[in-house]
Amino acid sequence: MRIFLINQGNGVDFNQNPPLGILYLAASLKKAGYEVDIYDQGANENKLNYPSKDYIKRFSPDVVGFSLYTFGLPQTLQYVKELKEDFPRIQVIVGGHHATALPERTMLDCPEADFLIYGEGDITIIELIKTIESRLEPANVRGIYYRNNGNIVKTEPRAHIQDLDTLPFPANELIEKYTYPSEGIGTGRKILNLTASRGCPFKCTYCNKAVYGSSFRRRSPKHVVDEIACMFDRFGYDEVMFHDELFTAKKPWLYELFEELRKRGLKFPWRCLGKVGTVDYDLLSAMRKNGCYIIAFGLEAGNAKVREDINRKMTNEDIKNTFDMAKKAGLMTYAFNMINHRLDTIDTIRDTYNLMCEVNPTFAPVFVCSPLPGSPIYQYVPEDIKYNWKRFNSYRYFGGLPISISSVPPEDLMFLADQMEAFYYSRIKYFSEHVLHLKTSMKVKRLITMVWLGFFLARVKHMARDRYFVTISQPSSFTRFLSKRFYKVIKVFVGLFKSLPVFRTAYSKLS
Ligand code: B12
Ligand code: SF4
Repeated sequence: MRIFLINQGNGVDFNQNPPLGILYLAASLKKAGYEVDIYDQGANENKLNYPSKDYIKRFSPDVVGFSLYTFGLPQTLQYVKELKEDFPRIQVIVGGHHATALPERTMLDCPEADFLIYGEGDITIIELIKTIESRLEPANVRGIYYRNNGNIVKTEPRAHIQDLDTLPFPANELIEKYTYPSEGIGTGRKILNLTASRGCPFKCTYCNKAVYGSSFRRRSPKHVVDEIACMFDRFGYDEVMFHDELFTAKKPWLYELFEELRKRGLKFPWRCLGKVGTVDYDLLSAMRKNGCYIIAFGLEAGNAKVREDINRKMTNEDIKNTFDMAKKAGLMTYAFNMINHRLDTIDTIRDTYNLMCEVNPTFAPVFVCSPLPGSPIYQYVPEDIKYNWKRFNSYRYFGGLPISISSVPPEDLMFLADQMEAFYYSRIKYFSEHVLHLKTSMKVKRLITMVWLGFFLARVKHMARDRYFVTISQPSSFTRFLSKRFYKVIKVFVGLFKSLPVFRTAYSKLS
């Protein structure tokens, strides 16, 4: 049997990283003897297109599986409809985070789906394919929804996979045809994306935990290093990005990982996500010594009441100390910041901005929180748009207005996120700490310098506008007058710069 797995993009922008979910499924299916191919709609090369009819005809799959996310869902639903019209013989399976968060609704939204797998799919998909192949009753397959005489039937849930070392390594050979933009920020040539664990025990209210709940399972350090060694060898990767939601959860595990890397003589640059409160200076120094060069932490909100409401139990002091320790250990830092929390007002958003500035991380993107299905804050989405997936296209750079669950109107949320970033990156403190004194590769340094320049121009643009300012006190009319003039001059220069061929080439190389 031939199985084709499609990863849905977010509908507006390229995915930064490979689709680990379907790569895991592909590996299990291949191990079970099936012929598999994947298509990542979000990969740069595919420009958000779905596979053409010819593409499908060439592989001629018996089953097509879709990994569904909330963003970009309407386009996928339309594609599945057309696919079933053109190839009625193909069995369609849907799964992933959106499908697991709202399974019944997804079966209604996608009447062409024959099956839905909820939760982890690695074992379920093998059992289901065997059932389809031998035309058996699917009622005995745990973890699925199927159709029976017009009814939607749910089977018993499947327990989480306890021993992750039993899973094959993701089928990375299937993404050799793609490149991913995350490589742009890296110091190496080719970045291996990897998860050393699944799940997270915390319960932040904006997080969709439908697939993993509060389970937390870790692979053995040996199994992880085996994957790294094998993938470096086969495909020439030379850097690793750990995607674990909580890479720093257990210190002894990390020290074991470092020991395993040392024993095998493996040294390479890597990055990961941590959580405030799970690291100390010794651990961060050991991470740095063992190749880590950037660590990300959620800052998320600068106001204690807002943070309590989103279930993030930490103080501003904890956040500052963690970032200070990481910097002292020689790491670059990345802070996830969000606005549009339920209790957010202009004042609490200003608290977030102020905390970002105090912490002064190397990277500090500001996202507009999206109340996704599967997360506790989904309950605050107004009834009339709860299932209107076209409205869930926000977050930050995406088209359309975000769904506001705070007292701040949607159009102001976008404006504020933009303004916070512009003002954050164009500060003198940012320039002196990160642009002038950063010891890093030329590639990253060039990127940071570009970011700084870009945001400096954005700052001037904001100052020239007649709108309120969340990030600083209202500028005087003289400052605003100067900014307006300066902005006009810059616009003329940028226009000239871009129109000259020699500068156009330089500009496209830099960006
Ligand atoms: C790493 C990560 C990323 C990476 C890589 C994503 C990727 N495509 O693999 C990056 C940074 C690129 C990313 C981007 C985005 N992400 Co993300 N991401 C994660 C994170 C932290 C881990 C995902 C992961 O790799 N897990 C490991 C793999 C093995 O597990 P998995 O993907 O869950 O797959 C298993 C099951 O879900 C199931 N399954 C998955 N697909 C399919 C398909 C079929 C047919 C079947 C049967 C089963 C099945 O089986 C898999 C194996 O067991 C999760 C958080 C979380 N709670 O999981 C968020 C999460 C998945 N991301 C989320 C979102 C919103 C996004 C973005 C839309 C954000 C954005 N603004 O762009 C994009 C969309 C990416 C895309 N379309 O691929 C949401 C999804 C919520 C939703 N309802 O859609 C999550 C849950 C976080 C959250 N906010 O709550 N993400
Ligand atoms: S946001 Fe991160 S820390 Fe919070 S529950 Fe989700 S994965 Fe865990």
